[in-house]
Amino acid sequence: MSQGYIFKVIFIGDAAVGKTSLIRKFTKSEFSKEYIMTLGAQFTTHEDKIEGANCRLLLWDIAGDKKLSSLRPAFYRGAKGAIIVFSHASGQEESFNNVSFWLNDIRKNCEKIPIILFGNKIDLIEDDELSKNKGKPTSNDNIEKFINGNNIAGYYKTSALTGNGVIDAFQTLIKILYNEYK
Ligand code: G3D
Ligand code: MG
Repeated sequence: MSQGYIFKVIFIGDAAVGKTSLIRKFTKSEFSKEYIMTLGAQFTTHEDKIEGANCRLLLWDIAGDKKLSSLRPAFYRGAKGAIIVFSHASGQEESFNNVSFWLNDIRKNCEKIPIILFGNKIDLIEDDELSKNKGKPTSNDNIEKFINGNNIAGYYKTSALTGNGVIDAFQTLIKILYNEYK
């Protein structure tokens, strides 16, 4: 007998880091998109099969910079997984500093749920910069320490522009959720 699962997954991070673009790239906008006006949020549905089971992801994307919004609890409610996005683009360094803010916010508003970190816009920097330049806050070494120290389930470098890393990153979360709930 085949079983189905529905997982609400929330996307958070600073404005303009590429959250909406990543969802678009991954789903190719093939499924329904609903805009929830009162929340300033939209969700896109994506279906995947894993070990013969249907997994439906409801990918929740918040519009704009909702840092101060009192509506956030409703956005977080019922989430089974979270993706925090920051940008590797120069000029958006602040988006990595704010990952801690988003992390705290998830932990305050959600039960214990798996969290994956996406370092997006990887197409805009040289990979060398992240492997050799160990002093850089977003270097591979520093992020590895950060995710281990904060119990983050995974880190992926992505580009919504080229598609690099995008499928792997989403698949990891789908597998974690499936294994947790199957
Ligand atoms: P948000 O949903 O987090 O606010 P968006 O971010 O998805 O709206 O993306 C913000 C801008 O960054 C967009 O540019 C988008 O095209 C660009 N962008 C998103 N992901 C990437 C990426 O991986 N690489 C590059 N080079 N650009 C990316 P505009 O110009 O439309 O504002
Ligand atoms: Mg957006």
